[in-house]
Amino acid sequence: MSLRRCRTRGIALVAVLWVVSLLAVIAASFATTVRSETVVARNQIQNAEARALADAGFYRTVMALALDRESMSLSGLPEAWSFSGGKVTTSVQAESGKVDLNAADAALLAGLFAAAGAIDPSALAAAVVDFRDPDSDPQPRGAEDPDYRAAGLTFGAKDRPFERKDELLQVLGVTRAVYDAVAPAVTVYSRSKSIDPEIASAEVLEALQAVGLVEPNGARDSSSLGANAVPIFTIRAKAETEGGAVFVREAIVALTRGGRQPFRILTWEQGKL
Ligand SMILES: [Ca+2]
Repeated sequence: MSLRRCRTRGIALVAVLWVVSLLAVIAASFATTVRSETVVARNQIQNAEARALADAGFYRTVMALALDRESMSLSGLPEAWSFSGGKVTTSVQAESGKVDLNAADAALLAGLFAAAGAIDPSALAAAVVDFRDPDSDPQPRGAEDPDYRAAGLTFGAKDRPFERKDELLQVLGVTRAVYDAVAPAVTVYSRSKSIDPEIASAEVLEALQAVGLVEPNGARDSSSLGANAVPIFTIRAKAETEGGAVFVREAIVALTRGGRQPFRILTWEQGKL
């Protein structure tokens, strides 16, 4: 064999080895991609199962409410049950057991902020009243547009009613920590100054005690309180699948007076874990 022919074969062998190596790298990369996509698809399926399970929990609860709410806890007590191999925990909170951001007076709001551990509850309560009232005259220690500007904010008091409870975060002085503390105890749906203490949370009861509407021993002034007839509820359903995926459905519903649709969904959100 000539030297030239040997060299040519050697070059061909090296080229083949390079091509084989390249193909091996491409195959390995393709296998990794497929594995990653499989994991992503499996996670998506698990998450979809958890979401469907939580929604099943919601619909089961709202139908139970529509059929017989007298026998249910309406103060947020959790109820655990199993369905389709997963675990679901549901709870119901009646909006009539919460403080209405539009209807509550400054004293009740201050009691609520105090119960939540806020540093200056009276100023926060006055700022809430200024935020929702249509005028631009500040309450004592309240906050209207000039106060927001002085604080470096680009927005001012809304001067209209709260439409969502998380608008409370826009009120001057309300921090995320304060909001998170009072959020479970406030609503924009009861539209009533009165609160049903039978289904109120501990924070709301503390606020009611602070303003003298409920005695520390639980006795209450029935002339100023009373069961609110507005049948609006927050339903929370937390679902966990066998594979460990978790989803929380949080919705506010209004029960209707029968008919073809026994309830109306007012908000429909993914809740915090
Ligand atoms: Ca105002």
